[in-house]
Amino acid sequence: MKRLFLLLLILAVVACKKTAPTAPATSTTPTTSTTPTTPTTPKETAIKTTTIALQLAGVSPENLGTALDRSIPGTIHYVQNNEENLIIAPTLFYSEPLIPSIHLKRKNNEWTYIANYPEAAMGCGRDSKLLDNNGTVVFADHGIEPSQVTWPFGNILIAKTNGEKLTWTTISKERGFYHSIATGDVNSDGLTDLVGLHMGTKGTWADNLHTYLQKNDGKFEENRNLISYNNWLGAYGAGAVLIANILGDARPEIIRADYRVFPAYPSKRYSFAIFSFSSTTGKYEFVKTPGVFGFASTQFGVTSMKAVDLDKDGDLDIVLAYEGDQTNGVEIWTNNGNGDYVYSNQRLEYKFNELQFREFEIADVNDDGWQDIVLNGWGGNLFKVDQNKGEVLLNNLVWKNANGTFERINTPNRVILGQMPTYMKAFIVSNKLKFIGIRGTSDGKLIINDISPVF
Ligand SMILES: [Ca+2]
Ligand SMILES: [Ca+2]
Ligand SMILES: [Ca+2]
Ligand SMILES: [Ca+2]
Repeated sequence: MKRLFLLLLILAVVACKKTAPTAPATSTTPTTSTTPTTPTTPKETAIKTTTIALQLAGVSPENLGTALDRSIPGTIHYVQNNEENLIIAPTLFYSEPLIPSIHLKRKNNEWTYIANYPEAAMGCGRDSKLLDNNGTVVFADHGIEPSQVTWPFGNILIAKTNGEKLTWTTISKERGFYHSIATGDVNSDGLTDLVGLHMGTKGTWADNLHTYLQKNDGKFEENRNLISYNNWLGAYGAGAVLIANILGDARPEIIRADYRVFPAYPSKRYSFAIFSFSSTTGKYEFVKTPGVFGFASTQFGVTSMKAVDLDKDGDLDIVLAYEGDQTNGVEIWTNNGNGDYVYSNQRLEYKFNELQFREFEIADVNDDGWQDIVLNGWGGNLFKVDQNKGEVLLNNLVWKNANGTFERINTPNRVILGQMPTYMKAFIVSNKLKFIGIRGTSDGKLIINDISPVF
């Protein structure tokens, strides 16, 4: 976990300056400027670049620029009420001040600053998921990673969109190193629940998986009993959690993925483990793991995972992103129909200097009916090919599904953005792939690239 951000530090060469927090944050109205749509190849690709000058009380422009550059896991796009929204959770990552989260909307095809939220200043928004289609978003914050003092850890937060306003709630009662969050109805009452995964906790809840059940009033209540560890012995690390109905019963399963913990706490390897609801015990019990294959043999562990039917045989396969000492990659694990997963030997792996990513999106980028894998790139010469021109190769961010077999796209899909985004993140908007590029500047500007690619 720490490795990603050591690398982010290398990526973001701007030095952090610690600034003393001042008065409670009240933002002034930012100014917005737009550049004309940049000519690109292929020319069907639509690009809109917007530069927004931000001012957040108590945050220096330099810190704001740095924190925007490091916001990649904490950025989410969603549609509510036919409006496109972005929430960005900036972070200095190694030091305070914590930076307020930023809310933007796309109005008349222009990304527009709406507000900032000091109550949602996260140490590191490491993961986020949509709770519904009505603008409710959950964030997992693992906190900053200062080098000299004990890590403070973070919380699980929810943002509700109400027109121009976000209402934030912190649902965790004790701080944890929340690295992953999953949504699903785990108690079959029709309300979407949460399972957060922590890699270390400050409180009394030592289990890696923290279940929060949604109540009728929309609030969330912790539940320490729904997941049983009777069949699952300790000393296993974890990096990601997923809720998906991969076994053929009425309830979704809870899947946790391997991440080796520090050498002082040796962790057994297992790839991923499936917990299924037992009507006998009334709890989720560990039922199976596909065993130690693929990343689990040699790499640190899983940074994100999704369940999707990639081979169109009617069952959900697993895609996971992993990180190691010198490489990162994605792997496909195939479902045999009974929730018995087999490592498929289909792996896309890059050295850090080639391509850096820890998350991905699933999208049918070429409308052929087969779900492709799109990487959320933030570095590497296969992605950022010319820093000066802001030239990126989108084809290298896609792993194409050719009738169930994955292959790289070798035909260049070149986009020139003028200024190189620090990272690009893939989202599905109206069933179409969109990339959002983010860059912060040392004078406190946010540069957003809104890219609708054609493959
Ligand atoms: Ca529920
Ligand atoms: Ca099931
Ligand atoms: Ca399948
Ligand atoms: Ca496709």
